Amino acid sequence: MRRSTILTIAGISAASILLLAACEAPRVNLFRYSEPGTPLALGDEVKLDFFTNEMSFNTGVLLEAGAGYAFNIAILSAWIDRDVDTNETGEKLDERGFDNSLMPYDWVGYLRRSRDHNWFELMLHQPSCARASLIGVSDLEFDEESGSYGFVATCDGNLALFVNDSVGFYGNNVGYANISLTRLH
Ligand SMILES: [Ca+2]
Repeated sequence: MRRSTILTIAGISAASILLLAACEAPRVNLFRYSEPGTPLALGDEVKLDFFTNEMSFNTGVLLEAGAGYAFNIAILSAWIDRDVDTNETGEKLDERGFDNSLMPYDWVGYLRRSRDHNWFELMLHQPSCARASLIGVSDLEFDEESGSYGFVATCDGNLALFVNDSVGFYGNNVGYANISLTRLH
């Protein structure tokens, strides 16, 4: 390939990357791994990139005790737990996860971090009051009209997310979602 052709291709690639970056929706940048996080003002919205292989994703958002929040989730690449990519009714895996009946043995269910929730169910908690704040999306109110889940913060502290899985088995998780979190009141 001639040098000028290579340079042209490189130029087009660089331009495409710049164009893609310019088209990206604006996002609020948060210091995800520092404490404490950034609080949300009334009506504020943040967009979060969530990967199912993260054992405890610190959103960097500081929730305030008693305040109400809502979030929408858009699954942008298929969620798969090792080889499970559909739930017990044959639907593609989503934030509601899948029933333990899909596991080869019943006792395997005892190995998930929350036995009260589905495998791969999206879980929310605040590490500063971890036990009291732990909830799964199946515990939340779902507003059909807006397609959003609502919850009230248990304490002052950052919001962390994870899918319900066994500790040490996050490496075989696949999937990504975009989560928009808003403060309601
Ligand atoms: Ca897994």
